[in-house]
Amino acid sequence: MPAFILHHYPNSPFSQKVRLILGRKAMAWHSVHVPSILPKPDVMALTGGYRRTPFLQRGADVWCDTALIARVLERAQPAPTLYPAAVAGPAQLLAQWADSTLFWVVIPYTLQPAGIACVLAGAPPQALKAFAADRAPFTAGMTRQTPVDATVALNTYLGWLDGQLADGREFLMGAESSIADFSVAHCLWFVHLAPPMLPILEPFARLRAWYARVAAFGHGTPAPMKSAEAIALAAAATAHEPTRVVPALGFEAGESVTVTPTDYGRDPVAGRLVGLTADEVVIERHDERAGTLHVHFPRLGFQIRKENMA
Ligand SMILES: N[C@@H](CCC(=O)N[C@@H](CS)C(=O)NCC(=O)O)C(=O)O
Repeated sequence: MPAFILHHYPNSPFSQKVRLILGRKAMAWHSVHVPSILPKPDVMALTGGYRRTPFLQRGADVWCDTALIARVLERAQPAPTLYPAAVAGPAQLLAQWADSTLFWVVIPYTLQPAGIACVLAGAPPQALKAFAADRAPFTAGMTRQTPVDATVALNTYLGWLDGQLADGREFLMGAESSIADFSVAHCLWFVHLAPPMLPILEPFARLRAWYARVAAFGHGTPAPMKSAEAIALAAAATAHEPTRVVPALGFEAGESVTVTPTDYGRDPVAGRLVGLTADEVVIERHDERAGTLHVHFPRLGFQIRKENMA
């Protein structure tokens, strides 16, 4: 089985979540760096319009969103598990909270002037302007917390997380690491990109020790790859992962649909429905460079619409 290709960029928190999972599972993988702002022509060739980072590829299958990417990596490499049986439900609830609420506190907290200077260090002066112009439509409709509100919220959340470790457990859900650790860790990792913003972690010694444990998992074994090579691999692939459309879920196999994130970066991806379960929706689409692709999304957090009703 060829190694997975992760399309990501260094300063992306959600990419860090996946890199740490690859480290925990000691996997070898191919690393394609994508741009952090539009335009992203090679990303679009593979995803059909989904611009968020990261996404995973193997051959002509593309998986979007880290909630799904984590499950795909779990299937490929079950041990050590991301979903220990006794805590699988609460671990996923905590992960979902971190990926949404905690993440959107950490971003405005870290990107205060003193922090953004570190995160974008070395970038040309116009990069900050271009980044802000890119992210405005990306997050349109969301209320961005003020620095003061974000600081208060982050301090409260760090206290809650530190309290979760009060019984001496090694990881957030117990003795074993779980998906919750990776979702919380990528948020705290982003704060670490901006050293002037780090003192907020100072009072939380248990959480700092936990963070060091998770960071020590590393990133597995990445091998650099160019996006053109990843596109060529997709075009040359002859088979897709098996999929099925469960009839009771409201759509029929072969229908033209669009799939769109419900929270932000709401760019629809159009295609023919080839997979639908309670966990996953899969569409088939054709790209002149990448060939016939199956693009997979988690069912949760995405809206499916029949194309003629979109
Ligand atoms: N729910 C998504 C969120 C992904 C996300 O927000 N990624 C950020 C980067 S960390 C992003 O897409 N930023 C804009 C971009 O990269 O174009 C996931 O779990 O993958």
